[in-house]
Amino acid sequence: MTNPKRLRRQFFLTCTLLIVLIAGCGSASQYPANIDGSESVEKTNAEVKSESEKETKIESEDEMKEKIKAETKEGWKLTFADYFEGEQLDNTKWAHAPEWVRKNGQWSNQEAFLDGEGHLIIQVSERDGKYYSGAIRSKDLFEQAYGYYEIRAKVPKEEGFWTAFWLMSDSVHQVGNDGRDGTEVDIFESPFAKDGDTIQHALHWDGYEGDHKSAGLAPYIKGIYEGFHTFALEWNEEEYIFYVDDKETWRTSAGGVSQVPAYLKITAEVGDWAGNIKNATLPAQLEVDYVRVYERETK
Ligand SMILES: [Ca+2]
Ligand SMILES: [Ca+2]
Repeated sequence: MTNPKRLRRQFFLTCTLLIVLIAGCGSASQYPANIDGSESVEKTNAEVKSESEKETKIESEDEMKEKIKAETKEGWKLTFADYFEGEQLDNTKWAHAPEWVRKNGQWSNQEAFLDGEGHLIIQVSERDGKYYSGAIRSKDLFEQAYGYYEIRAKVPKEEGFWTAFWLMSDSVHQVGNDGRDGTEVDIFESPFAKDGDTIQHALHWDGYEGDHKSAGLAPYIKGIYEGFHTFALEWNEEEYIFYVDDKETWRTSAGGVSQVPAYLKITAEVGDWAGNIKNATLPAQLEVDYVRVYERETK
């Protein structure tokens, strides 16, 4: 005889077992990863993470290789490089120029900054009817005589101000001995942006007063105000050789060639020489991708 109580208990147990099994199956089919899967998901995440780390590493290695490749210049040794990465200007390489009144404007620290995307920004702004522009220099931080100096930058095509990458030393002010005791070398400046696709190379020596002497050349380069371009100078004992996008644009020994170390300057200045600032769309920006300096390898 079958005990009805036992039967009910068996029925109850069977149902419970079935429910558990069904629930278990449901659970297993709904979340197959919960048993092996959760491990596998974690593993996948870890793999994804590690792959992405690998990719990032490979990318940065490639970038680094590119940089090193670019930095490797046959016959030359890199002595200075700034790619303007990060958020803050590297104060081991640059300082803001003093906030001097300059012609029709004033240098202002807040107009020279990094954009966080790998560029130095040298800006020109109008505030309360006054004009402010950015200026940085490597005075007392990096100075060199002779070598190869290169900047990659996007130059604004506006009126009433000019941007420049130049070399300077205090002895530029010394009258006599021509430029041999110090010459301002303007690797590029952009006072003629309003007139078309010309930029200027220039030298200044024997101060800026009555004895001031200068030499310059303003090459026409189609599209120079569109996109990024390189501007470079080779300064050796015999002459200065200027380049735009690796093509020689000017070769001169005017002033007798400076023999003294100079520091780097990247600036914007407001002045009538470049036209009427009121016609400019402000703020305007010079975007600098990098600056590199080399010295000749000794044989
Ligand atoms: Ca002199
Ligand atoms: Ca850069």
